Amino acid sequence: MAEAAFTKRVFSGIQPSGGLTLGNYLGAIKRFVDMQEDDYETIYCMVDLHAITVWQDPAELARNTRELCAGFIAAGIDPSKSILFNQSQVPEHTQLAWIFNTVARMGWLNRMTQFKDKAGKNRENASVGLFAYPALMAADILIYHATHVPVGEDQKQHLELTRDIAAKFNHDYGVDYFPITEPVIEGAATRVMSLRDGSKKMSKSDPSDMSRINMTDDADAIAQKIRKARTDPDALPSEVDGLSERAEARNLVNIYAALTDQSVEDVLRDVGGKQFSEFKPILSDLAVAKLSPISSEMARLMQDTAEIDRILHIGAEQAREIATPILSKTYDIVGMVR
Ligand code: AQP
Repeated sequence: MAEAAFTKRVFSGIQPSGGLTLGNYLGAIKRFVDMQEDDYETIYCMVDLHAITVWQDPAELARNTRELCAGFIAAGIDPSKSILFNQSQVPEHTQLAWIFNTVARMGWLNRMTQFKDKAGKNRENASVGLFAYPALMAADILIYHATHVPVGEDQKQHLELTRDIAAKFNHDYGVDYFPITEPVIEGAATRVMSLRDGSKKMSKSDPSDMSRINMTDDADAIAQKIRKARTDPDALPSEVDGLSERAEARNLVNIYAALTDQSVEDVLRDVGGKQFSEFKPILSDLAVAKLSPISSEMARLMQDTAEIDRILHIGAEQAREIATPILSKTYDIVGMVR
């Protein structure tokens, strides 16, 4: 397919399934801001329809959606430069998702590790929505003909599926209609790990609050969580190879590198040889300095939820201007009489 036929357009989303974590910030939002300032059209979404694939208290969901919007803006997403909205206000996502449910194969979805992780041992009791989640995600992206999707490492498999769905649709209907989207998984913090267990991803829904840094944590909470973060007894190495068998140490160094926009090599040149007792306070001062302006701006924005709702509504209208003709042409391709 001729790449040049598609506008350079970025789409990405975050679930309002809890408070934002440092993982969401470094793996996603911070990079959304970079792409907004680059040569792309940018569309960012609070994916509330994805969030309800596991139970969400309705009042909490509404609050988390608005708080997530505040987080996007506080971190640097500018609604006059990027389209910012919540998914359920643009029904074209679910309309295209239904078509993609008929394109995606059961075998493809059966391989999705996120479903296996989230459904756990009780698969029979997981929602159908949780299983079909990746087809909706493909629709979120392809309803805008997005060419680039910045995400954390954990979403790589879903993006491969998005490419498979686009390719199969194009092949089955004999068209070159949907772009084969490029995942953008870059930087030192594509997978921020739990502070309690270096083998687990830092996650909004981890039962232990000590496992994550929330964007709304105050300076004391951040300092306490980093102080208590699990580490090993050795000093930091001076070379990247020295981190290969040290998941917790690597995680803290990656966080430092991402917060300072440096490579891990450069960070180790400065901090190699330091003990954790010395490195952890440096990291917590840095995290507080970077995160507290964002959390105080989030708190300020949350005082005017009517303004947040207005921003989301305008964003949804802008999103529909792109999505409506793409869905309409899709229906024509599929043979829907209207
Ligand atoms: N730990 C992480 N490190 C780097 N990136 C991460 N992302 C999430 N966790 C990390 C990225 O953030 C974006 C939004 O993720 P999401 O909210 O759609 O869902 P998720 O990946 O399932 O995130 P959580 O925090 O783990 O949520 P819950 O607990 O509800 O499942 C994505 O780009 C993701 O890669």
